[in-house]
Amino acid sequence: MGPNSTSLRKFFVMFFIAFPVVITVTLMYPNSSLGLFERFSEGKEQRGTTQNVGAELLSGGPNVSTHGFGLEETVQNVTHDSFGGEGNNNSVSSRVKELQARSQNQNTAEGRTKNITAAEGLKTDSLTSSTNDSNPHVVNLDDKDKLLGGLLTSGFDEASCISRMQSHLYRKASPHKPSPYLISKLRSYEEIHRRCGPNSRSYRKSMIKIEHSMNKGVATMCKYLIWTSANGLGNQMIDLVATFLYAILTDRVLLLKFGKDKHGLFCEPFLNSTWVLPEKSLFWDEKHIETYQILLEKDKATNSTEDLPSVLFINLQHTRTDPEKYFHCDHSQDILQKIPLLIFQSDQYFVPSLFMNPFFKPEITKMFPEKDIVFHQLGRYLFHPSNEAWELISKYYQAHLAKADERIGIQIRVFSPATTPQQAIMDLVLSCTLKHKILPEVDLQNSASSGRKKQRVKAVLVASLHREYGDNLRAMYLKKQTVSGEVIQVYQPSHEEHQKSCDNKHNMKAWIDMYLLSLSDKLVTTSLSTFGYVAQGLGNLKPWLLYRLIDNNTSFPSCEHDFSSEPCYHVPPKHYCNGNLIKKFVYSFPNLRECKDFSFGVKMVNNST
Ligand SMILES: *[C@@H]1O[C@H](CO)[C@@H](O)[C@H](O)[C@H]1NC(C)=O
Ligand SMILES: *[C@@H]1O[C@H](CO)[C@@H](O)[C@H](O)[C@H]1NC(C)=O
Ligand SMILES: *[C@@H]1O[C@H](CO)[C@@H](O)[C@H](O)[C@H]1NC(C)=O
Ligand SMILES: *[C@@H]1O[C@H](CO)[C@@H](O)[C@H](O)[C@H]1NC(C)=O
Ligand SMILES: *[C@@H]1O[C@H](CO)[C@@H](O)[C@H](O)[C@H]1NC(C)=O
Ligand SMILES: *[C@@H]1O[C@H](CO)[C@@H](O)[C@H](O)[C@H]1NC(C)=O
Ligand SMILES: *[C@@H]1O[C@H](CO)[C@@H](O)[C@H](O)[C@H]1NC(C)=O
Ligand SMILES: *[C@@H]1O[C@H](CO)[C@@H](O)[C@H](O)[C@H]1NC(C)=O
Ligand SMILES: CC(=O)N[C@H]1CO[C@H](CO)[C@@H](O)[C@@H]1O
Repeated sequence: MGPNSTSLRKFFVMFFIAFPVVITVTLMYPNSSLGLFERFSEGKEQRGTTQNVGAELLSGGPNVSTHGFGLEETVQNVTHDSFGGEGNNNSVSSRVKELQARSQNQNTAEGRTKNITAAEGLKTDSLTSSTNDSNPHVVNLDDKDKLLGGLLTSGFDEASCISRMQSHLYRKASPHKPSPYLISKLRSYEEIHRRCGPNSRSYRKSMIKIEHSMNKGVATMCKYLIWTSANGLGNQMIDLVATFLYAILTDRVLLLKFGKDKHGLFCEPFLNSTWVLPEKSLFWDEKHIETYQILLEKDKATNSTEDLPSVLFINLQHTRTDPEKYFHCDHSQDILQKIPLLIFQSDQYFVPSLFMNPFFKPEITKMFPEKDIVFHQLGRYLFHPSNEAWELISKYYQAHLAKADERIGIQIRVFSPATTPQQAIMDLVLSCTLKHKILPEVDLQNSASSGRKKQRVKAVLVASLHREYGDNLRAMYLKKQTVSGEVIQVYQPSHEEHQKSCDNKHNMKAWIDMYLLSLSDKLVTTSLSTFGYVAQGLGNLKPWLLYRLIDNNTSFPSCEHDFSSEPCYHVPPKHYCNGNLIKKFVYSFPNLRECKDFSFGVKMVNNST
C-alpha cells in the first residue's frame, strides 16, 4: 500500500462510523434524495420539469441569449430521431440537414489544415446562426483526431451526430491511444452487430428460434445481451460500459431497453444499425423468464447443464445481502455461454469481476494494456451526445467556459440533505478546493476591483441539485479579490432540487452536466457518486473526492485525490469460485485495488504497487 495508507485508513474509519447512519437515514426518508448508491427517488414535486430547460441552462451566469433553441421544443419533437430514424420531417432532422450543408461549406471553404482552439474556433454562432463562409474559425478535420485515435469508425452520417465529430475540439487530446487489439475488437463487434442486430435477417431468424423455445435450450446463429436500466443515469452509464465489455468478450449483440426517459440523449454508436431493442420484441417483458439465481441452484442440485433455458434474466445489482453470484467464475460463464439470450440488470461497474475471470482476463489485458482506462476508452466510444444535447453542451461551453484559462468542475451531491447543513457542505467544498489550490483564497483586505489589466480567469462549473452552492461560491468571489489575482467565474447549468428517475428532461440535464464536467481541467466530485464517475472517465480526470458528508462533523480530510479515472465497482464478489471468502482483494487479485471513496469497492490498476 502507498505511503498515505495511514491517513486513508483514518478516512475510512470515519466513513464507516458514518455508514450505519446513512442507512438509517435512508430508511427514515425514503422519498428524499438519499441513498447509498445514487438511488434516484421519484421527485414529489414536478415543478421544475415544465420549465424551458434550454433557457435555464443558458442562464447560468451573465445573460446569454438562447437563440430560441430551448430544450423543451427539441425534446418534445424528438422521438427516435437520434436513434437513427430516417425520413422524419421534424424540426430536428431539418436542422440537421441545415447543419450538414453548413459543415460541408466550411470544409470546402476552409480547407482542412488550419488550427482551432475551442475558445476561438467554435463561436456560439457557428452552429446556429447563419454561418459565414469566409469564417476564419476553422475546423481541424484531421481524421485521426476526429476518430479519437481509431477508437471510432468512419462512415457515419456526420450530421446525424455532430458531437461524434466535434468532441475532440472540446476535449484535450487523450494521452491514451486505444490499442490495436481494442480497435480490432470494436470493428469486429460492429460487424457482428450489423449482421445480427435489429432489421437483419439473422436477427429475425434467431429471435424466432429463441421465442419458440424459451425454456429449452436452442442453438442460434446470433447471441444477444439485453440491457435493462436500474437506478439513475450515472449508474446506468457505468453499468452500460461494463455490459458492453461483456458483450464484446462473449460475442453477443448488445440491445438496450431504453425507456422514454432516455430518448434523445445519445447517438447511435454502432454504424448502420441500432442498439435499441425493437419495440416489437417480446423481451420488453421480463415475466416468466428464468433467473440466473434459480439456474445456479438447479445446477448445484443436479450437477447437469442439460436443460438450459434459451433466455435468462441476470440481476447483478448492488445488494450486499444476496447470495454470492459467482458471475466471475468459469463454471458460470461456461453455462451462460450456452444460452442465446441474456437479460442483464445491474447498476454497477462490474468490469473488475470480468477481470477476475481467468478466461476474460487475458482478453481484457490485450484490449487494455493500460488497465485503468477501460471506461475512458469504451465510454468515449459509446456515449455521444445527441444533436439536441450537443447543441446545449457546446453553446454553454462556448458561452461560459471556453475563454477561461482553466476550467474547474465541482460536483456536489448531498446524500442526506435532512441532516447535513448546507454550511457544512460549503465548508467542505471550500476546505478541499483551497487546501489543494484548486481555487484561490479571497483577499480579505481588498474588495473586488478591476484594477489589474490581464487577469487569469478560472471558470468554475458547479453541478448540483441545489443552486445555493453555485450562488454562494459566486457571491464569495464577486465581493473580494483573490490573493492570486485570478478572476473566478462561477456557473451552474442546472439544479433540480430532487433527483428524479424516468424523466427525460431530468436525464438530459444530468447528461449535459456530466459532459460539461468532463471537459474540466480539474474535477472535484462527491465520493460514491456515479455521476462523477462518468465525468471523470470521459474526461480522463483523476478527481478530488469530497468526503461524503452526512452531518456536520468535519474532523476528517475534506477530500482526497483519486489515483485513476476508472469508476469504482461498489459490490465486488465476496467469494472465490470454490466458495471460500475473499479476505483481501489486493493480495489475490494484484490488478485490483480498493477504491479511495469506498473501501469495499475495487477498481483496476496498472500495476499492483
Ligand atoms: C439579465 O436578464 C434579466 C431578466 O432576464 C434582466 O433583468 C437583467 O437586466 C439582464 N442582465 C443583463 C446584464 O443583461
Ligand atoms: C419531407 O419534406 C420534403 C419537403 O419538405 C418532402 O419532399 C418529403 O417527402 C418529406 N418526407 C417525409 C418522410 O415526409
Ligand atoms: C494549434 O494551436 C495550438 C495552441 O495554440 C498550438 O500549440 C499548435 O502549434 C497549433 N497548431 C497548428 C498546426 O497551428
Ligand atoms: C463574413 O466574414 C467577413 C470577414 O470576416 C466579413 O467581412 C463579413 O461581413 C461576414 N459576413 C457575415 C454575413 O457575417
Ligand atoms: C453503411 O450503410 C451505407 C449506406 O447504406 C453503406 O454505403 C455502407 O457501406 C455501410 N457500411 C458498412 C460498413 O456496412
Ligand atoms: C457433481 O460433479 C462433481 C464432479 O464432476 C462430483 O464430485 C459431485 O459429486 C457431483 N455432485 C452431484 C450432486 O452429483
Ligand atoms: C451542526 O452543528 C450545529 C452547531 O455546531 C448544531 O446546532 C447542529 O445541531 C448540528 N447538526 C447536526 C445534524 O449535527
Ligand atoms: C466527529 O467524528 C469523530 C470520529 O467519529 C468523533 O471523534 C468526534 O467527536 C465527532 N465530532 C463531533 C462534533 O461530533
Ligand atoms: C419546432 C417544432 O416543430 N415544434 C413542434 C413540436 O411539436 C409540437 C407538437 O408536439 C408542435 O406543436 C410544435 O410546433
